[in-house]
Amino acid sequence: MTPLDTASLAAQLAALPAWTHHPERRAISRSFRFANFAEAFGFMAQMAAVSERLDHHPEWFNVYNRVDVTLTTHDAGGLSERDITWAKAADGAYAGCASRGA
Ligand code: H2B
Repeated sequence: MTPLDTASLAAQLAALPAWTHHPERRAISRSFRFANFAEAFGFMAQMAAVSERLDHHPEWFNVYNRVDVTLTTHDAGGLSERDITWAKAADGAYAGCASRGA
């Protein structure tokens, strides 16, 4: 597992405007808000299945209708293609949520 080089990472992050890059942590993060806990947990269930399929797992934190996600690739010691794939899948799942919160 190899981390993305600076140029590829910049190009990939341009397609993920809702995510924040934390260079010092070699990670990206995004906070998702939903209408309620059921919607938030539905998103988590969906992304849990994606995580198993990709063999790539998030660091995440949930309180009621909020899910804070941090992605990094421990095996690569930085951000890899898998983080980008996961982030895009999460953006897609979130866009498909019936009732997103404010
Ligand atoms: N998820 C994340 N986010 N980073 C990893 O380095 C990682 C993972 N490694 N999921 C995988 C599982 C590894 O532990 C297994 C053995 O493939």
